[in-house]
This record gives sequence, C-alpha cells and structure tokens, in this order.
Amino acid sequence: MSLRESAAFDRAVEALDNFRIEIPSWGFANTGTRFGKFVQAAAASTIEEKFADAGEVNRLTGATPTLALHVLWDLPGGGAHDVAQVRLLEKRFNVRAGSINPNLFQDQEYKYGSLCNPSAQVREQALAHVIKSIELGQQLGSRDVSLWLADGSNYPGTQSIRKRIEWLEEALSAAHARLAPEQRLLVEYKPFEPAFYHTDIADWGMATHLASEAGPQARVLVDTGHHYATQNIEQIVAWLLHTGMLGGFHFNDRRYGDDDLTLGSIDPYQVFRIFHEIHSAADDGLEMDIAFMVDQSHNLKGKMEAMVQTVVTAQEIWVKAALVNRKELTGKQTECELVQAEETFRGAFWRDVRPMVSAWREMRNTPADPLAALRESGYVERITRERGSRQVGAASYA
Ligand code: RM4
Ligand code: MN
Ligand code: MN
Repeated sequence: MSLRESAAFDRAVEALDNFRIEIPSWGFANTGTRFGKFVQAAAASTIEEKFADAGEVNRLTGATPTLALHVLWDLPGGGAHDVAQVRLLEKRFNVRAGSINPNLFQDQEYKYGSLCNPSAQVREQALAHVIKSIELGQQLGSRDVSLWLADGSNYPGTQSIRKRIEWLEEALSAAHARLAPEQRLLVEYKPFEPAFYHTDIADWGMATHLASEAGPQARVLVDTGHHYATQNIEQIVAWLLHTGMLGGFHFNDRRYGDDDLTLGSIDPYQVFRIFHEIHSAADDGLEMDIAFMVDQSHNLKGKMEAMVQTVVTAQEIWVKAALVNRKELTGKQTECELVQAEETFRGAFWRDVRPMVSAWREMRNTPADPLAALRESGYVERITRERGSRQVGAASYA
C-alpha cells in the first residue's frame, strides 16, 4: 500500500489542513538579550519588511496566514494611517494582521507597573492603551487582543499584592466591556522576569480567575516559556481544555528561563504531549477555539530560517500527536497496562512523519522541503543585500 493510501495519511492530511500557526512580527526584527544585540543584516525593520517575511514563510509552509503585531513596534502612530498601510500590506503579501499585543512594559511611566501601578493616573494611561489596542483590532478585523503584563515587584513588602489584584480585576473588566462581539481578550501569565519577587499574573490559576472575572470573551494564553522549570505544562493545558478557558498558545522552547528558543529544539516530546492533549480533547468532542501562535525572537540563527524551521517542526509534531492511536490508548489506560499504554503513546512520537508531511505539502502545492526551498529561492540573500546597510546602530526592538 502506498503512503498516500494509508488511513494514517488521511489523518495526517486532516490534521495539517486544520493546523494554522501565527507568527510574530518581532521574530523578524533585531532583538537581543539584556546584555546587548547582535544586529543581523537580513532583519526586518519596517512593518512592510515584516509582512514581506511573513508572506514568504506562509508561501513556504502553507500554515501561517496571520502575523501578530505589537502595537508600539508595528503601529506606532496607532491611527488611520497605520491601519490603512497594514490593510495594503495584507493584500500585497497574502498575510492578515493577527493578534494585537499592547505594549505595557517599555514606557518610563510603567517602572512600577501598568494596570497594577499604585498611581491611578498611570493605571488609566495603561487602560487607555489596552482600549486603543482593542479598537485597532476592530479596525484591522483581527480577533484576539493578547495581553502580557510586565507588572510585579522586586522586593517583599514593597507593594500590596492584594490591592494590585483588585486594580487588575477592574482594568480587565473595563477592557472587556470594550470588546466587539467577535473579539477575545487573551490573558498571558508568567511567573518571573522582568519582576523577580512577584509577578501580578504569575500562573494559569491567576490568569483563569482574571479572565473569568473579566467576562465571557476572555481566555487564558499559555506561553510555553512562562513556567517554572519541570512544571507539567500539558496538565495545565488539559485543565484549561476541561474548563473551556484555553484561548491560545505562545510557542517557543526553553532550557532555563523565558529563553524563546525555537520550538522543539530542546524538548520536542513536551510539544508532542501538549498537542496530544488537544487532539485527545477534540476526539472527545470538547469545544475549543485555540489560537496557535509562535512567540520567539532569534538572536543567533537567521530569522527567516528559524521561523520556517519552527513552523515545519510544529507541523511535524502536530501530525505525530494526531497519529496516536487513541482508541487503543484508552483501552490500555483503562486496563492499567502501563508499559503498553506508554509504548502506544511514545510509538507515535518516534514515528517518522516527514514523508507524510512532504506528501501533504505537494498535494497543497507548497514546496516539499520548505527550508531547502528557502535556500534555493535566494530570498535571504536578497533581503540581506537590500536591508544590510540600514542595520548599523539599530537600537530598538521595533
Ligand atoms: C514576553 C511575553 C509576551 C511578549 C513580550 C515581548 O515575555 O512572552 O508575549 O509579547 O515578551
Ligand atoms: Mn508570550
Ligand atoms: Mn515570553
């Protein structure tokens, strides 16, 4: 039997046809560590270049039709001009504006917090920025506003943790009230950095509480890099699926902190375990509406290569997890046949699905090997030539 005639291939095709992953504009820009930046000649520094790069990734992988935007980096004017420009770029590069990410972390006013700042005036300013982001989402026809706060404190006793919860509840309800019916507010959590004593939205429990209190269109966003080392992320995902609170993901890999390394580069099995929870919940008929997004910035790897590699990895692991024989697995789980259950599960992880994914790519008229196609296209050489001279002295993430 040929590959394309197998039941597994049908399942893989269905899984890949339904899998879309959003890529971030900041993944194409020059970013760095807190020690400095290594500037790349091919990095994008305008919104046009970010859309061009995203369009190329979408052409190569067939899976990235939307681009996440950070309001101050990508839409600094925030007005009609920015919106009109994005609308033109969407058409030109065949990529739509994706989630809108407010910037509540870089202005000097936010030194002691944004929505949780002890100053009512700063809290108001931060809320106004969130509302502006919601309105931008409406103007761009983009559904999700994805909220990450850098708020927290560095030393015990220096802030009232409880007061800050109340301010946050108030702000998120006020923001929720401004959502259009089709919009969603995604609440991201992170237990450390930039604050290192307490973070105001530190984990999925806090994010779930805040999203539930804010209103019916708020959900939790899981960034895989935003957990303590050794935390069982797939269990968190299972709980969020069970409670209907899972709104989306920011995918990246990590070894120590919020490292933003390419997906699956350190622990591909973890990605598999997370994807398995999603396929399994879907098979059981659970309702879900999940925004899959990448949140990575590549400091050493080429940005285009790293992004294509990320999307290809996501597609491959998504298929591996789709191919878990869940009927067999349920039987083994019920019988407590531990080793056999584990082998059924792991067997799918070890399966080489690359021939199937390549066959799907050909069926969908996309290159069989996206990384090779990127190399052959000469795209990176072209943008290196065109952008190189402008990169000297680049200082911001925008
Ligand atoms: C944070 C978080 C957010 C991202 C910012 C820039 O660590 O992951 O999602 O927007 O970084
Ligand atoms: Mn994130
Ligand atoms: Mn992060």
